[in-house]
Amino acid sequence: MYLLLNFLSFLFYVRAVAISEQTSFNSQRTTTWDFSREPLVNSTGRWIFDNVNSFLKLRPNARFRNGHSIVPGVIPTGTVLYHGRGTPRLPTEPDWVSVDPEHSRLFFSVSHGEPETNGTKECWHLTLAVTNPLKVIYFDGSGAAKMLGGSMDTQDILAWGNIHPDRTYDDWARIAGLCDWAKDFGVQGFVRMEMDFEVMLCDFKTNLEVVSMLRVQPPESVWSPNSTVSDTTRVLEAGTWHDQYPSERRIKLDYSRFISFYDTSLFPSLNLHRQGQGRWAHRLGDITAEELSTLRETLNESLQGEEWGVSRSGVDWPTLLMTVEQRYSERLSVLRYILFNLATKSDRTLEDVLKQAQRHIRDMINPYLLESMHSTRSSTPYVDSATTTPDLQWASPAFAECATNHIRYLEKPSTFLGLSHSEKLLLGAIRETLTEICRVLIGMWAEGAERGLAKNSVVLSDEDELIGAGLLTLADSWRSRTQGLMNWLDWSSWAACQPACSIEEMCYMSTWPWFMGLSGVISPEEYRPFPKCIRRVEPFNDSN
Ligand SMILES: *C1O[C@H](CO)[C@@H](O)[C@H](O)[C@H]1NC(C)=O
Ligand SMILES: *[C@@H]1O[C@H](CO)[C@@H](O)[C@H](O)[C@H]1NC(C)=O
Ligand SMILES: *[C@@H]1O[C@H](CO)[C@@H](O)[C@H](O)[C@H]1NC(C)=O
Ligand SMILES: *[C@@H]1O[C@H](CO)[C@@H](O)[C@H](O)[C@H]1NC(C)=O
Repeated sequence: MYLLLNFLSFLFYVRAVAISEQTSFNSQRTTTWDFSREPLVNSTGRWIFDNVNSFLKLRPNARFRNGHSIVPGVIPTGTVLYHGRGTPRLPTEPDWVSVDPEHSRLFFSVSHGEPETNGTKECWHLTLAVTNPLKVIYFDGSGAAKMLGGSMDTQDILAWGNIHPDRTYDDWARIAGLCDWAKDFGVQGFVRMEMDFEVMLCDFKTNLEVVSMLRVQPPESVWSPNSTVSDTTRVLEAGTWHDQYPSERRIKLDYSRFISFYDTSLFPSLNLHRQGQGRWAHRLGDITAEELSTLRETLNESLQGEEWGVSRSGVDWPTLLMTVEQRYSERLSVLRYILFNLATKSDRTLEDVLKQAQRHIRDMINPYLLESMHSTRSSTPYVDSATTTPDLQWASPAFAECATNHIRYLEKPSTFLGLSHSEKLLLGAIRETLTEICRVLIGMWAEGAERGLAKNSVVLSDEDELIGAGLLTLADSWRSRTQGLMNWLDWSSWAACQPACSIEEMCYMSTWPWFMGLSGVISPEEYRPFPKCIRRVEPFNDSN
């Protein structure tokens, strides 16, 4: 009897656990499609979305210098890497290689701890080929920008257990600390970025072969872009090749193994410290001892197994992120242009502009507009005063479809349970991002339909001043919602050169070390760097 009771209570326990897991899974997925529900102020999904969508792209990582991810990856067989030095020797200690020779050329003068030669400057350029996939760890952001403000936080946490602004220039100790940690995991290098991507290589002898070691002609003076010196211009130019999708392709990241400091389940205290701060201010110095051991354990776990470089589930995450971003990025800019710029043209009435915006929004969300959905007010055009909030629930099927169409298959229990922790985090970030985009867009579209803007007929009659005032209020509301959504997303794809650069120029996001001296102090206008066109054809006389 006792045994039987025990068995029954065990069964009950099993069932209870199963039910609670099921409920928590379902409650995560069942959203009430409520147009008035704004995202939580403390949610981090949009940052994870843009952060992961920016991996290995130069411009976004020059913009948000403070990386928040640690990502395992591989450099495939056959990849060619470069190293510049003053002596004809293969490094015996950890040292740097670049992905573009324009970058390694800047390092001929670095003595790499070797005795100075007899005064003659020799420039030796090494080309190395990868003979077996190199396991690497990628730090996002501008991890090689040796400046105060947070760009080196993730590395310092891994190498030294905390951030170390006092050791900003202590890069030889930093690479030694990282390579020391790497030994236990078979990690051979660390990828980070300054004006281009580089690899901190722990060991030059394993999985690499020397292609050539050449004494080459010296560069002109470096570190000072001016009208005669091209070397710095050329490394910035090489960097711009990796500005956007498909990003720096020589490093293959494993999106099923990445760790994000925006993951509130792993790093809750960091999120408390971030409240009210913009992304430029996000730091890791407040990480607790407990979170630090979580980081080490999670990394240890995620670095197990051999097949780095492809996500374990087979899902192509960077392409999914790109797909979502491309659907909305340019069209949101155009919507903002219609609402702000076209509305100021004298030959356009506000009603025309709002109707055009209505059609533009409709075209963005067309795949989700069901035949069965009807505005409750479609037969009574535009009688509301702008102060009444229309009931838009009739449009919620479109909201739901728009927000989940890209991810519903991945959220099915049979697929979802096969995802890694990192992939679930990313999926949640995509859901949060899409939910807000669709809430705002479908909300505006449905409101426009309620107010008669979807109709071709004239809705505004001369005598109806109340309606005219309503249109003004509506236009203000749409402007602030469109701008608000774009601010909330803050996609780096919008940090582009506009108007586009001429053929003699390239679009350059101000980057360390050019925007500040070696003092480490950054000017207020460079705190949030912005892109600008600089010359790539002589004379290179723009100041960077
Ligand atoms: C020193 O100078 C001589 C020629 O002056 C040169 O052949 C030699 O390679 C230089 N470097 C070293 C390390 O001796
Ligand atoms: C955000 O704030 C809400 C309400 O204050 C809280 O319940 C929730 O746990 C917080 N979420 C995170 C990720 O910090
Ligand atoms: C360019 O910079 C170099 C190195 O700082 C300097 O020697 C040279 O005079 C500069 N040239 C011009 C035209 O300013
Ligand atoms: C990683 O985890 C394994 C298994 O728990 C453990 O044996 C090993 O010591 C850990 N390695 C490090 C470097 O913490």
